Amino acid sequence: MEPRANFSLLHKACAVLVALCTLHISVTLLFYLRDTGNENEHARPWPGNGTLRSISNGTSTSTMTSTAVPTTKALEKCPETSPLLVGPINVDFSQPVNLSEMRQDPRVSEGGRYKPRECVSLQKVALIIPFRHRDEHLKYWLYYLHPVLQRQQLDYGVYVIEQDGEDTFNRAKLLNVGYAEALKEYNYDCFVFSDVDLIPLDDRNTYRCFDQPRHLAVSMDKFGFRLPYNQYFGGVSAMSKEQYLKINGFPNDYWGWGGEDDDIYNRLTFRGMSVSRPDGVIGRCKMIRHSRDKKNEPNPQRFDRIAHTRQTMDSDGINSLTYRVVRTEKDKLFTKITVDIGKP
Ligand code: UDH
Ligand code: NGS
Repeated sequence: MEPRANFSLLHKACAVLVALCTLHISVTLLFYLRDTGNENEHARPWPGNGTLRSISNGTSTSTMTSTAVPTTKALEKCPETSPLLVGPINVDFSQPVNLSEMRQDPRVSEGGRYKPRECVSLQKVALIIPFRHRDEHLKYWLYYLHPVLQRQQLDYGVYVIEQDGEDTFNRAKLLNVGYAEALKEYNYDCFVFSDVDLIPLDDRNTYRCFDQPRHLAVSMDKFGFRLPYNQYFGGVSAMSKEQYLKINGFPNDYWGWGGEDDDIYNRLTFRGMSVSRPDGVIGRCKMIRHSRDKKNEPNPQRFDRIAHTRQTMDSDGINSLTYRVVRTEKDKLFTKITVDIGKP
């Protein structure tokens, strides 16, 4: 054979070898890349299983994707009766309380918002406190109530509704404002209306809503741990959104002390509802003793007003509420909304 023909054959053989090598490298690379992709695939959680509910207490319901093992379960509903309850509570107003430890609690988020990490609460509860010049009482309320509400496994927020200015106090109108403002923030389905100076003595008195409007302050120390009268609906009460709307909320026209709670009682009976209550032991509570507030003298018109609830309730209530928010402050343990509600 000629040397030129030999060279041509060698050249062809080399070209085939290079082509084979390139093919080999390409195939190896292809398999390598596909395997890397599959590793990511395996790390992805199973659909609907590895998605954790966000534990943040904000209004958003954001979710985060877990890279954990696919056995992560979605949170279950909390039980009807919380296993964390302890029963009777020691309440002492003779010493000042310190809230600093409570303020460090990472489970409570700005504005006094909390939800359990261990389960999904059965109700979203807004706690509404009518307020003016009662800072000392508010400290006790926060100190005793936050742990109770947490043990009750509630998804809750605390709203202190402060009346701006020094005109005559109007408790029921402030409660209406609390209802409206809390709903702007979160989809609450239950509203607990609590005086700032009332502390439960037993955590089995759950601050949530029931089939009928609930009266919670049924056994107060100042009344010898009894109801002062059967129709009494003052101090602390709870209503679902539905129950509250059924009675057109609360009256806006009770300026000064007394009668507004009786008007609310009238409203709920006129709408065919009854009052639900805990028993007299579980319902025990303690009031912080104080003198009468300025600008909250007994309202001389209260007897006349409660005699006309049936006529006034459809036009005076949440459907006629007007007010102006002056200021909103987010404390770690509560949201304070200062409002101008006008005057008599
Ligand atoms: N409230 C304030 N500031 C006021 C008035 C009332 O924050 O100036 C709020 C507070 O949440 C209070 C609730 O409204 O718990 C009800 O107030 P209230 O004055 O109707 O009821 P309370 O039972 O006092 O606290 C009644 C008069 C007590 C006189 C006692 C005389 N020894
Ligand atoms: C009634 C009042 C209620 C009040 C209740 C208890 O007489 O608003 O006493 O008051 N009704 C009228 O005045 C019409 S307390 O002893 O807690 O100050 O809630």
